[in-house]
Amino acid sequence: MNKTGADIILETLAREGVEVVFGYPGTNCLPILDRMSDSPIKHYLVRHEQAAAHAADGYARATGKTGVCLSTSGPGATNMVTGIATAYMDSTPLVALTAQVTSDLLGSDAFQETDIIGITMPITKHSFLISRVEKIESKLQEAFEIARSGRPGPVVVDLPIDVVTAQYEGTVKKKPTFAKKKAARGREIETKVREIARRLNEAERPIIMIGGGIKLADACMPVSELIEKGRLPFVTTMMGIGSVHSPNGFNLGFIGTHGSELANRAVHQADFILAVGTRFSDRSTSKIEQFAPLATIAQIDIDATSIGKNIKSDIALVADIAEAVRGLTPLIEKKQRSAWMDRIATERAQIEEKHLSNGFGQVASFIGAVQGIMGEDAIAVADVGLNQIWTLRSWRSNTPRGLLTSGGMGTMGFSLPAAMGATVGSPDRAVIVFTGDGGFFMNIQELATISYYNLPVKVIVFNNGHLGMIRQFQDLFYDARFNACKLGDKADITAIGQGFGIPSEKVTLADAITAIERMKQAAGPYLLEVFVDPDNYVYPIIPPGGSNIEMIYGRPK
Ligand SMILES: Cc1ncc(C[n+]2csc(CCOP(=O)(O)OP(=O)(O)O)c2C)c(N)n1
Repeated sequence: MNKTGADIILETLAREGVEVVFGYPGTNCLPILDRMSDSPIKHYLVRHEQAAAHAADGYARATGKTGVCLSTSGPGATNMVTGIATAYMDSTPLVALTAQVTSDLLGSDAFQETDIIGITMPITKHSFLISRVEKIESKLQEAFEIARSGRPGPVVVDLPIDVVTAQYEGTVKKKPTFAKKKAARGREIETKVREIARRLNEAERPIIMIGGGIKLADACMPVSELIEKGRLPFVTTMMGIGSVHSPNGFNLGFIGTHGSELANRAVHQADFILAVGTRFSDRSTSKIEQFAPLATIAQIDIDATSIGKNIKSDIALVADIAEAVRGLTPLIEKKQRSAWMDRIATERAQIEEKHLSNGFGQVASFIGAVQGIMGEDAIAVADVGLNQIWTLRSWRSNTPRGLLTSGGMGTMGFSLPAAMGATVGSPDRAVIVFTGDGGFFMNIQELATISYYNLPVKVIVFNNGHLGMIRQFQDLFYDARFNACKLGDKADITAIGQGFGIPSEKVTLADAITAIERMKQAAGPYLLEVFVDPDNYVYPIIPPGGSNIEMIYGRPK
């Protein structure tokens, strides 16, 4: 029997190891869905295409595999744009398949025609429109290769329906033609690694700065070994949280606007920073001119464009991080650096005292209790807003894939669909969403998907009746002139959860801990609506335009 383009698509996906696709149909993708019924690949029908992209993203973040989403042409494809951009900003390997109108109608403003290649050009690693059935296999292989290689990211593959339905008679399996950007090799790596080792050994106040790139590069173990061998204090970016487990107190927390004061202060005082797998985004550096003013900066990254993009590095090495760090560790001396470590310990004690005296403690202990009850292996998926910062600061993620969040894009509504994907990819791990009421409303329709497939996602909605983070900014920096931040209390989130067929209950923050056990016992999904005082803000915080050491604990004077 002759094969069609759709058969080739499904065979190629299966060969690439794809087991699930998150999608939403339209007539232009029906030929693919029709053939999918006969393939081992399972299709999860989401309730909005944005969620398909986030679910594929969450699946990829939780598993390390490449996520796949599918939409129809036109509005289906444009609905995925936010999800694709979110994956792009956090370097998630994703292949987004978009159906397209027939080739002869391209460019004619046909019904449901959209130039999705043009629209997604700046937010993808690459995008293809496949113009002939013979090219489907090689182009799809190439898409997967690009999505997962080097610095991973999303690739859009646009599939005109006539190409998908065309008969395929060829037998040739083409090799991917994508030429990988050449990383520095051999001699050059060795020379740079030696230089980094020398500077690191000479440093009196070194800091290792860890970005999400080390998870993507499978470099968590080599970096942990470097840290333990050299007794090197480290900070992470938001995306780097959980990548290195340090039982010896070398972890100073994550840096940046909402980061830990200890981490920010240490970076400010450091005389040498080795940055691995980070592009120094402004969320980490705050005011760039005042970032790490005393430090020589060395940077290792597989992605040449991440080097010197935001911060000028004194020593730059484009290389596989795991490989480079494995070469570096044997050259590192074990040094005491008592003065530096004492200084860090003193600051840590001072800062902890300040923390005890602000309202953050109650939320933190609730999140800590959730983790304690749900187990070490549980995955937290944080949304965006105060809830995100509470979660990032409180969830003790000791595994690289234990805390998922939209760091680069800060996409509200990410958590619920991403958690669906994480659950599908990691069915043995508990998956818990922490979201605000605002972010929850943004992809609320996915409760239907969760309920339909009985995915055991545990959803915790912090209901403060407000867009809490916006309220905090207006309170602190706009003279408490509140506008467009109140959501009110008319919507009954618990009733909504129940309406979607999900066991749900309301609790106050004070009573919430007892409800966690009930949430854990539920075999399927569960929703906990936790009421939080709208004045419960995140402190310390860096005011807009401030530097990393200008963290404040209340209204600026
Ligand atoms: C899609 C999207 N729109 C707007 C924003 C800007 N924004 C950042 S935080 C926030 C408020 C979040 O409110 P909520 O979800 O209730 O969480 P809370 O801060 O109360 O925890 C907004 C509107 C965003 N990050 N994403």
